[in-house]
Amino acid sequence: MLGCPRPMFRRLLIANRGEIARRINRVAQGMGLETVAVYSDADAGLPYVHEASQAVRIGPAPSRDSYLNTEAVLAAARQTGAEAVHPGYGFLSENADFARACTAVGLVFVGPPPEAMARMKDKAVARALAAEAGVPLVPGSPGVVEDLSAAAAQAERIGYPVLVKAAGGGGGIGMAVAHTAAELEKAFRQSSDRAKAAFGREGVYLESYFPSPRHVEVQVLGDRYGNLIHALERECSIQRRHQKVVEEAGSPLFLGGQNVQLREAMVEAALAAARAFGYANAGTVEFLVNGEGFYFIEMNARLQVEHPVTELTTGLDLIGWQLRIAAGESLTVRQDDVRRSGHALEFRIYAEDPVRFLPSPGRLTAFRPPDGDGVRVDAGYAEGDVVTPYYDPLIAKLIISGRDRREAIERAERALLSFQVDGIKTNLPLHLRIVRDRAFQEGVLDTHFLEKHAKG
Ligand code: MV4
Repeated sequence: MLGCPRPMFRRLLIANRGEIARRINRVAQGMGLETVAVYSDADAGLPYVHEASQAVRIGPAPSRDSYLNTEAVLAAARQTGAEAVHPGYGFLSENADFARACTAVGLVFVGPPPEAMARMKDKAVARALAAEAGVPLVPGSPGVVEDLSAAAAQAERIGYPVLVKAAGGGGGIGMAVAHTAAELEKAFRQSSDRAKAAFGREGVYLESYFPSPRHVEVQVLGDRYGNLIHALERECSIQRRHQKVVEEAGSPLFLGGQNVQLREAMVEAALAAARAFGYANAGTVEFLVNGEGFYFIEMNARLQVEHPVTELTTGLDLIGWQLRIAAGESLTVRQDDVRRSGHALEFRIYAEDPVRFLPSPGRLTAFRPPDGDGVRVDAGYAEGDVVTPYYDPLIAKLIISGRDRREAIERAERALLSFQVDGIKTNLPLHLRIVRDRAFQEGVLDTHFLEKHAKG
């Protein structure tokens, strides 16, 4: 019955791999739950597999045959008597059909209601709902544009440059810029074609293109009874080809009490958007900040890779709350309880060639993460493990906290210098250049930072 406190489930299946599976496992076991890991043939020897209470093989290495295989994941849950499924990020985490499939067999899906997931997945629908809720949007088309002539009319109204985006997209897939009317046809085609190839639907919409915005996002957390709070913002402007590289809490925009009104308006807008989507559980509302303005772009229905910087600066246990909320508990943290203390930075350590940015799989002949005050490493691998080419190249997250941003940066430099990884190439040298970069130290960031700074 709604509103009736239910006992926490006892056994949780973690439908993911690597560092996030390990992290969810640690939180769940800390709460007294039994855990079930699932693994593909490529991952049988990884730490998360032996740290879980039990583990089930779900298929061969390619994700479509293992981590994306709903039937295999549900079979593992049935076989082990799991009562709930945490999807982590990526893979099935934003798949409303998977969430429904879990519910249909009596499993608790640790995430938002499937209806909310569906509303957010279609970016044109999400824009319309956010607009209705009074959330500022990037100026753009009111919905999907049906054909090139409709796109041309909208582009004239919005003004060039425009960005053509795939309604089924997100994360930068299927985006194409048109600087002038002459470029619109190509951008429209490119975005429609990519949308169709990646999402099976060709719906696209238009936005005014901001050449160098900052990417600032707000963490929200809500229960099923309408209690909804935000846990302040993160800045994620430093990225390469839509892959985030460094994230932090809070945004340097707000250091030293600057731009207080902007932040207040942004967190309120995030709450309004989450309410409009009927959101529950942990989610993230993404904004672009351009000059004095902030603009909603999309909402993510999952725990984000970068959630630790929020946990370290607010003291909130986001995964713990995800589990309790999914079990039907109410959120007892009030908005006034959420305060930021100190500063946190996250560096994504990727198995990649730092010069050519190509994946660099191989055996970790040495893997010695740093430690010390304010240093936390969430790694998916241990020394001797093999990084395979099948999945995301993220091998670890170096998460640094300090009393202020300056202390966090100093600690980060030391930690990066002593992080020893041999056998594969990583982007550790890039991170070192970033923390030593003057613009980074001054907090002057935008989404094109790496094209201008921290060059080799
Ligand atoms: C934009 C934009 C500029 N103008 N929209 C990329 C990922 C997707 N979530 C939205 N993205 C962007 N949308 C308008 N109207 C620039 C980006 C963008 C970006 C956004 C966030 C983080 C990194 C980015 C890198 C390049 C472009």
